[in-house]
Amino acid sequence: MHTTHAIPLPGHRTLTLGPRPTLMGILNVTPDSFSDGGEHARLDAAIAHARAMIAEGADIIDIGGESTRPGATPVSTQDELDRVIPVIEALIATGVTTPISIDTYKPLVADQAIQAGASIVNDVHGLQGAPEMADIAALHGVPVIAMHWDKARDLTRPIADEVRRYFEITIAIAERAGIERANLILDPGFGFAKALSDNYAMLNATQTLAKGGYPLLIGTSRKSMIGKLLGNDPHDRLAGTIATTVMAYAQGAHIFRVHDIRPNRDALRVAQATLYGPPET
Ligand code: YH5
Repeated sequence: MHTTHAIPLPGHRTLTLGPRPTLMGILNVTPDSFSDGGEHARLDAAIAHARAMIAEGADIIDIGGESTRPGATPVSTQDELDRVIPVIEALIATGVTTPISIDTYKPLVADQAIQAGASIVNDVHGLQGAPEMADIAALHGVPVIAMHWDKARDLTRPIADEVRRYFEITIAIAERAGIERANLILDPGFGFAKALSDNYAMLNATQTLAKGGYPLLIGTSRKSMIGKLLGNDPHDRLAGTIATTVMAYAQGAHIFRVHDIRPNRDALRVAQATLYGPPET
């Protein structure tokens, strides 16, 4: 069911994907995401949140300036840099070795983030936005998470077909830019220009979305596909989130981008034991 992938990271490190689920912790760095105690308090809160997620078992920390959310007000490049770069620098300076991904579609932000110590690019434009994005990733030799987000897609075609076709283009762009095969991770992009029925059709089709044998990342945590179904607020969506991560895991997904590390990790370990048997001793 789960293919094994050894993804090289800068500094002679490796991100190993396989039967063992990989948890990515979401670190939002936005003016309103932490109490209004000024610049320094905000940085401290971000560092503390990252450390808490690492203590709970996060394998990757995904840092975002929130310009990527569907419907979010676009953030200027400078504002995004001012938000994310100090956090990356502080994490590295305080000895964090957990790989850091940068959630941005802006090549300059990706470039600066990698230079500050991030080792994975998380592009919600699937390498199909700014052409420089693929070049930056190739230049630094870092892995890319390429997410499906097609605001102009053919609404008459089944969503899974659309996502697979979009991935073919992403793969071609990555190849042409010189991104190594082993450095590409695909993501169907839950909640990004998708109807509720699209999100669930995609989740149910997870097994068929791993185009070309690339590993898949799933980002469903607390999203409205759960809230619309259950009629609840983001903070009450953990049980629903876990249903989605386990369903995706059972169909071969490798990486789970979540807010709540420990409960998702616990559930996914039980799912792993179910599919592969409990780990020895
Ligand atoms: C993703 O799926 N999503 S930002 C609305 C919510 C909750 C969460 C309350 N970046 C993804 O997390 N990167 C985002 O409702 C992402 N995959 C990848 N690769 C949106 C988000 C969110 C939005």
